[in-house]
Amino acid sequence: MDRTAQLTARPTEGTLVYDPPPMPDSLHRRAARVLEANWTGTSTVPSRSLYPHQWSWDSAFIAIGLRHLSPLRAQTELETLLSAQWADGRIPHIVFNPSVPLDAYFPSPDFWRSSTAGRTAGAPRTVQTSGIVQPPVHALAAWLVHSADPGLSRARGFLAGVYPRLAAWHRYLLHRRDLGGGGLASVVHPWEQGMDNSPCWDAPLARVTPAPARSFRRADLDHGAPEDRPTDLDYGRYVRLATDYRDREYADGGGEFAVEDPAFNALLIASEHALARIARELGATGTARHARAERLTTALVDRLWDPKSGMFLCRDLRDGDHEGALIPERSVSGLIPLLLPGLPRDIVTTLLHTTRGPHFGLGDSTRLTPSYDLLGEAFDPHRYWRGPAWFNTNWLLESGLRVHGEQAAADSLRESLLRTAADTDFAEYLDPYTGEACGALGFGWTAALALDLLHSRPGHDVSSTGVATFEMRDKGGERG
Ligand code: 9WN
Repeated sequence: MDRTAQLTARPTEGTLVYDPPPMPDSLHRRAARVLEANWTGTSTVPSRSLYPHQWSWDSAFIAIGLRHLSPLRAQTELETLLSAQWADGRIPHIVFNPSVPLDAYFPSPDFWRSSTAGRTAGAPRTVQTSGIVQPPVHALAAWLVHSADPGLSRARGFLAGVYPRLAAWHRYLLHRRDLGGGGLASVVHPWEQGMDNSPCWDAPLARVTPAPARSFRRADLDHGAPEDRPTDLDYGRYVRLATDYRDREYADGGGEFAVEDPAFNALLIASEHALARIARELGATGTARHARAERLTTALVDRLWDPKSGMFLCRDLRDGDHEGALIPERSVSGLIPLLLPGLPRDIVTTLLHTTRGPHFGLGDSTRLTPSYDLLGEAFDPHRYWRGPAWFNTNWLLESGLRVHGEQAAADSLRESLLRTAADTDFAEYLDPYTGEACGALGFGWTAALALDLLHSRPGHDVSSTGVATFEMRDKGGERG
């Protein structure tokens, strides 16, 4: 880590103290300003306008960047999220800020009714949350946050405090969400996978009767460009699925939508490896967790690898017989397992080929990897998750490239990420061809992940991207 180029924190207060760096500081300073502006005192909002509460996977990515500014704030970010965990182990996708007006975001707390409809599943009483989840990046984030300042972490008992909650979270996913019976976790709503409007959901959503448009009022259209956002028809279906889940008191298993997704499960595997490292730091061996992560990797390949497409696909569990069927759409989600060191070599080679080929164009026709197939019928360079490039998925791919020894490609992706973060004022997402900024500006994870990349050294130092670090160590045989 470049000590001269950081904001440091007074550990007792979590306030940021600026220590002026001599170098390409302006991006660093600007990113730090975004995180400062989005900080609420206990967590960070993705965007003050569009997303004014705490989001689950956003917080994990934000903590990964925030650790370079204030390890204490980064720890607090994760602790705040985890304190809203339900007794059944789920980490809700939104933790609502009670001081934000109800109509600032839809669906609001009065839609989810966590404290009543979620009582059986063990929703917390003191805070309002949604009832669905998001991808499990949290154990990975916790490990990276700890590594930024192990002294502070040990002094505060950070890992000892979060470990049981993270373990319960993984248990929930591995037991209650193994809806296909093949060992992988399923998502029960497109919002759970994080790429809400992906064409992968078109077929499974087509079976869902939309909630009538007059039964709810969207808040997203007040802030985002309507032509870039999901359609009203899709929104009606999102609302129907969430309403039905709520009305089943958030019991798992009976919903109309159940999909096994490659990125969700790859992140679970990476987090399971991280949890093994946390266990070891706390004095256990971590061996069982590493072994579980390997079994999950095998299940991921068995159930979601599609040699014909040269990538992983989603499995729609409600299509056809009990095994379900692969969804024939290419999403960036299907490239993200690249971050796993335990993938068979031939699969890695094919995935690299696909990432650079005509469907995603990385290092060739696109600035950053698009969220969806450039050649797909549904491709739209501006519409939410149907083509634009996102920073979090590209950050994950950058780590994946390093894990598999593709340093030059990773360096060039890192450069593009930093350049586009600067040029777009930390946009939520961008046109993959032109780099035009889309969605909210001053977006939390864009600033955080740019900071994380700024703290890495291209070509030789993989320590700041972190995913690569511990996975590389695994490769070296340092198993717990
Ligand atoms: C629904 C907050 C979230 C991200 C998701 C992104 C978007 C919400 C929405 O914003 O989802 O959760 O209203 O569209 O798709 O990945 O976590 O930034």
